Amino acid sequence: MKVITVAGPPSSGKTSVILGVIDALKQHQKVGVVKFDCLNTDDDKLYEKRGVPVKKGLSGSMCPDHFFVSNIEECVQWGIAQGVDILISESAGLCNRCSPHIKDVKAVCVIDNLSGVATPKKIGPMLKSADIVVITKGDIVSQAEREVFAYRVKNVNPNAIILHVNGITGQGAYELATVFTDAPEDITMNGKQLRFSMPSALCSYCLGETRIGASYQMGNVRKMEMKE
Ligand SMILES: Nc1nc2c(ncn2[C@@H]2O[C@H](COP(=O)(O)OP(=O)(O)OP(=O)(O)O)[C@@H](O)[C@H]2O)c(=O)[nH]1
Ligand SMILES: [Zn+2]
Ligand SMILES: [Zn+2]
Repeated sequence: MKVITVAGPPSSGKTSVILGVIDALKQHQKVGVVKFDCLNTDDDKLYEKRGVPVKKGLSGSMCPDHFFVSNIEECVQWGIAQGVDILISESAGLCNRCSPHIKDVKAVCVIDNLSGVATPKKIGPMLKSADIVVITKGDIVSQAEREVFAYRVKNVNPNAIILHVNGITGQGAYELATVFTDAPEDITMNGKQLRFSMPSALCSYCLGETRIGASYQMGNVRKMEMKE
């Protein structure tokens, strides 16, 4: 089974792009999806409607990428049991410090042209460490805006393949599908490594503290430099 990690900011077009890839692969490959989100998602229903085996993981109070890495091996075993050829994990990139991308596992970041030219710089390892960056929503910006946005992406991740995909029409999804079919075969994630370490602050607020004040701030607390 091939495993692909797809991550990107909320509403960037991840599900639309994955559905486009599934349509392009339908005749030849059975695809399964694991959707990781924080509080809520209805993406699982969209995949189910297409007859795609889907598993949903909601991380609740935890960073969704920490939740992802604690659960991905079980998801891979689920995918194998489902008999899928390609297992895609779709992660909502809610935490720009973290990233689900794994060494030797094909990594995709989906971002959209509408998110603003400063966004590529803010996204962090989810974009920086991706093999393929998919840029969506090119249909609602000008050619000049598309070029500037792609240039900014290239500045942040010069090694990535940049693909333009229209999440609504599916234009460009076939090319992405061929990248997916070229991914290496895997039977386990055990022993693999994340591309980026995930900083977890573990301060009193991580553990549920809600009160404000120095005496409540314990553990890994970092203060801003306030001197001029
Ligand atoms: N115009 C345009 N709209 C798009 C494109 N791709 C996606 N959309 C729209 O953008 C919205 C969000 O798309 P989704 O595919 O749900 O995005 P997502 O990243 O999966 O969202 P979450 O999983 O909720 O974070 C939907 O209304 C899509 O129809 C595109 O290329 N062009
Ligand atoms: Zn989605
Ligand atoms: Zn995080």
